[in-house]
This record gives sequence, structure tokens and C-alpha cells, in this order.
Amino acid sequence: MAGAGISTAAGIPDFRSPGCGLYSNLQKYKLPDPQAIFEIGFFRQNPQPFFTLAKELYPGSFKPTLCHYFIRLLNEKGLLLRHYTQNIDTLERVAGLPAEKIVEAHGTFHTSHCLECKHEYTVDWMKERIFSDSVPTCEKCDGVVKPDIVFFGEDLPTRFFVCAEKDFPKCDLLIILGSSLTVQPFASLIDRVPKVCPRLLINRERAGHRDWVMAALQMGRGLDFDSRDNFRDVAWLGSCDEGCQMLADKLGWGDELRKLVVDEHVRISKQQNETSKRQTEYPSEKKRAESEHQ
Ligand code: CNA
Repeated sequence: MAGAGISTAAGIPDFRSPGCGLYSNLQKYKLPDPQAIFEIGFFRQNPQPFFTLAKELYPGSFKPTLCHYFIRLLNEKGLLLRHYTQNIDTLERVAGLPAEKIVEAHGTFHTSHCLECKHEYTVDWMKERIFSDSVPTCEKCDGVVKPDIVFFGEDLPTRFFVCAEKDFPKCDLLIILGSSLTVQPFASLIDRVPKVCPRLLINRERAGHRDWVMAALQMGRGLDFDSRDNFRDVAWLGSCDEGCQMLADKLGWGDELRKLVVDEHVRISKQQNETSKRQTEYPSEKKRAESEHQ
């Protein structure tokens, strides 16, 4: 299970880290409260702040972190049952994790839909609108088009519920990376693994822990790091990249992981350079590629 903390090292701020998290830096949008920028009711009335922010944080301008490549290695070693992410930055896909191994619990920028007639638009179509500083409107009905990320007040994708039901009972090690475990129903997934399944939290701060009264009464849900009866919950506090590198070292894949990160970052940089060069030299090629996508 992963949250925004796996992508902060790529330069994408999380929500809740004091000072540098998004919620601390939204004053310029003059919102009724910081969370409003991701609330569907507010978005329907005033979509501009979301699109301004989307431009700043647009996926595609960032490279996956070491932690993303660690998850890819888990899969390549045949150890990954599924990767559940709250992130909408698509960095798991960019890192090369196959789509069937990912559950994007809070949706993705990969596709977009008109809020009124539900017409679908591609990622390139949306990118063009976001970067031209316009609120994307539907070519069929003029409704506002929204990326398929889940706002507060919207349902999670069906795939989340279907996969969680069959995956979590089968889990024999749950790794939780870079999440404050505050957003439901995602946060409650930690309670759906078997009662003896070890749960490892790699995060800058403790998260998801049961309050001590409940723990003393052996009641309630959540992670239980401190009680004498704890035999399975571990909090490793520090950066996700450092924690994953340490795990990879212990598994004997440390050098493989380091090399994978270097090679992939070189490949992505080259690809980004080539794309921007082509689009400067042949702007019509960009237009043609987009119209083929429609
Ligand atoms: P959050 O509530 O902002 O919590 C992030 C957690 O990660 C905090 O506990 C931080 O201490 C911790 N953290 C931050 N950086 C690191 C690091 N480098 N190493 C280790 N720990 C770190 O974010 P959650 O994901 O828990 O909350 C769920 C929200 C955030 C979802 O709805 C997401 O869509 C949303 N979000 C996603 C992105 C993204 O796609 N990258 C960015 C910002 C917010």
C-alpha cells in the first residue's frame, strides 16, 4: 500500500507534511478550506483552482523514485501480489509496473471524462488544455472535463473493491509506504490481511496506529507497534527510498536496484528530451498524434 510519501522525492508534494505539504501551500487559491480543491461539490462550482494546481503538479514532468523501482523489482522477483496506491501521479506506470498489478484507488490522470455527457478524453487532450491555462470543456456538450481522479465525495473505482476482496486475505506480508493512513476507505485495508500477517510501515512518521486505550483493551483496529502482545507490526521511520534500499540490500538486490534507477532515469531523460525536441521542430506532429488518439 502506498501514498504520497513515495513520490515526494520525485518533487511532488504530499498533502499533509507540515510546511511543504500541499495543504500548507494553497493560500493563493483562496479556498474555503484546503481540502476543497479536491472536493467534487467545490469543483463543480469552481474548477479553476484545481486546474491551476494540476498544471503545477502535472504527471509526466517527474521521474519515479527509487521506491517505485523497488516495487517494480518486487514484481519482477515474483513477490508482488498487488500494489495499491492512493497516488494519482502515474509514477508506478512510468516505473514499468504492469497495469494489472496496480490498483489506483484514487483514480488516475490517464483518462478524463466530461462531467455531463461522460465523453472520454485522452491524457494528451487533457494535458494540452491544462498547459494552455484553460478549464477543459467537452467538445460534444461544453460540460467541464475532469481527469479520472477520485475527489472527496466521489466513489472509488470498482476495481479497488473487487481486487481488495480477493487480495487481502491472501497477503502474507503487507508493506505500507509513505502514507499518513488518514483517507478512508483506503486506510482500513491494513485490517483486512490475516491476523498473523506481518505489517511493515516505512514512513517518516508513525501512522495508522491504534490508540493506546483500544490497544490495552485488545480492541479496535489499526497498527499496534507498542503493546507487549505485538508480534507482527513494525514501524521503520525514515524516507521511503532509504527504507526500500535497505530492504533491497538485505534481500541481496541492492546493486540491481541502484542500477535500475540510474538506467531508467537516463532512459526517461532521453525520451523527454527527444519528445520536446520533436515538438519544437515539428509542432504539427504533436497535433497529428493527438488527433490519432481521439
Ligand atoms: P499524506 O496524508 O500527505 O501523507 C503522506 C505521508 O508520507 C506522511 O505521513 C509523511 O510523513 C510521509 N512522507 C512524506 N514524504 C516521505 C518520504 N520521502 N519518505 C517517507 N515518508 C514520507 O498522503 P496520503 O497518500 O496518505 O493521503 C492520501 C491522499 C494524498 C490521496 O488522496 C492522494 O491522492 C493524495 N496525494 C497524492 C499525491 C501523488 O499522487 N503523488 C500527491 C499529494 C497528495
